[in-house]
Amino acid sequence: MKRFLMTAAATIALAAPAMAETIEIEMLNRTEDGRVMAFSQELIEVAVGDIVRFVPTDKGHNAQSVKGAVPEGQEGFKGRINQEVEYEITEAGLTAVVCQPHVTVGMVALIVAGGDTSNAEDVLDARLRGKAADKIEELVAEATGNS
Ligand SMILES: [Cu+2]
Repeated sequence: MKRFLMTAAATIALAAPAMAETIEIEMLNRTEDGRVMAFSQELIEVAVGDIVRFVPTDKGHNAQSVKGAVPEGQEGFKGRINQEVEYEITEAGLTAVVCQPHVTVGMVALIVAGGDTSNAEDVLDARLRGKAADKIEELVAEATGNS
């Protein structure tokens, strides 16, 4: 019996070659490293099939993708203020994420799916202003430097 169970477990593991993960990102008024109005992580590296879950740890935030700054074929997302939202990654590439109330103070994040940065130009061309544009530019540079 024990042996049968082990075989079953091994078979299940093989059937799911890349285990999809859920990555939790907190929406915060202040991060542990002292950033104000920010996502807990700003450069979020994931695999296709993963889910990024934005959690409203502090009040007054949301998370949403930026129009034109998602991979081709990928459906964007828009969370409500103070609500958890999940973003299912179906395509490789970059997604720019903002908190609508705090986009002007630079509350942004960049998701890199499958190590693919081929839509970097689209992300840089997306309509972001002020600090958000500067921050996204930095994150794109970091992402393209990593890949
Ligand atoms: Cu915010």
